[in-house]
Amino acid sequence: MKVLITGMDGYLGWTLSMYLTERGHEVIGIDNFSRRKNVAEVGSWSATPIKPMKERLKAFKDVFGKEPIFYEGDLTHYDFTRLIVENHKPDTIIHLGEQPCAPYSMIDVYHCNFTMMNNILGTNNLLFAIHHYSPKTHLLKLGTMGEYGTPNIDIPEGFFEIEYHGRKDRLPFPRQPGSWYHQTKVHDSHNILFACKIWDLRSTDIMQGVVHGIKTPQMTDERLLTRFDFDEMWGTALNRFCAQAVIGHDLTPYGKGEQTRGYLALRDSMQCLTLATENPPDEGEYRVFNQYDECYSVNELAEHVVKAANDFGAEVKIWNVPNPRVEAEEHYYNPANENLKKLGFKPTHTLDQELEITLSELMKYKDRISAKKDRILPTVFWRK
Ligand code: NAD
Ligand code: USQ
Repeated sequence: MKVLITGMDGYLGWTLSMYLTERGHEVIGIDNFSRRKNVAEVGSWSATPIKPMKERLKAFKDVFGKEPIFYEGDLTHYDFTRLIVENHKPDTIIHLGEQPCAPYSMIDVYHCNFTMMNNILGTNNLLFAIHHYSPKTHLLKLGTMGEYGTPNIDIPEGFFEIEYHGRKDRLPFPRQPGSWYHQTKVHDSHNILFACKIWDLRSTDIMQGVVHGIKTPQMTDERLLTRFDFDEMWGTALNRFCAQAVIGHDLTPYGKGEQTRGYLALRDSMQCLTLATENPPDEGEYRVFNQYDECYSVNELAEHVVKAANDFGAEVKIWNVPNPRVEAEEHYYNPANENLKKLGFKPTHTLDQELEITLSELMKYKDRISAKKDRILPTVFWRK
């Protein structure tokens, strides 16, 4: 299949470009390198020393015998987005090219507005470009489990049957996101659903949980490593705990630490996105997949990391720091994740096996983490 990956320079996008190429797909990529700039803006960097795109593509060719076609550009510029969709008419667009960070979106009005504009306009431009120039293209869009929030009832995959005042309907499940970033994903979901309805587009809206891990089997050369962030803003929970363990920093579950989310390994995210790509929806179909492996509270994650670090001979403590976010610290959480399993999704590693791989790989970059250890504790507060 011909697959366009937006956000190909990112954590998931770079990894996916190799995974899909190895499976025989033709990959085209887009990125505007905003992630690199935005991480630098807050004084941080990736623990893994990621190469400029030119060197990445050279390494790609050395290892895989060919490299993706790559375009530097901004999805919020309609003419750029349109031209690529029109010229390539991909079978699938895997849309990862958004600002993905909740704390960054909460800094102030400018960062909130940037996130709103970037994410919502980029997705809208893709919808219009697909409609006018490549209407058979499957839009596989990365949303987030955080769109649902933490309701006190089970979470279905996108839709639920409801009876109200004696009448029944199948409706989108209520969304209660917890940051301006998560809000943008909800707006995207509404726009995609609407576009599928009026223009008969086909789309899979992926509600993905938090991704963790540093390496996939395709990264056989250091030049092929993907980014790995660990600072208060850009690092996600489990990746942060691993980086903290490597430098002997206390692990930082926020508040009571019973916040529970769905998590999955980077390699499993690749497997899921590929399954959704290779099993597209029908014309006019808007479907939702909840994409995660297991649910854990942040306290449980920290305990797993303490155990894995002990196996490496490292003593690590847990420090429940005051929560910078506004979120339930104890709650019910039971989301469904059957759709991807029905297509064959099976995780290949346990959490503890994945942690062992992450910690041993991360040890190599201990100095880079230490150099930015002042960027670990939270400074962005939701109520500020
Ligand atoms: P990332 O920031 O590493 O990758 C996104 C890439 O998109 C970056 O390289 C960035 O430069 C690029 N980009 C952003 N805006 C762009 C624009 N307007 N034009 C062109 N390129 C643009 O993020 P990631 O962790 O790889 O996440 C990928 C997607 O998956 C995001 O949409 C994110 O919201 C979603 N997601 C991520 C996770 C996770 O835990 N990493 C979990 C759930 C959902
Ligand atoms: N958390 C801690 N300690 C930390 C960091 C985070 O307790 O040091 C807690 C947070 O308060 C939150 C949970 O861990 O309750 C998850 O936080 P996170 O930073 O790992 O994830 P989040 O901000 O939700 O965002 C990440 C990705 C985003 C994706 C989302 C999936 O950055 O792109 O959409 O995970 S989900 O969480 O399912 O919405």
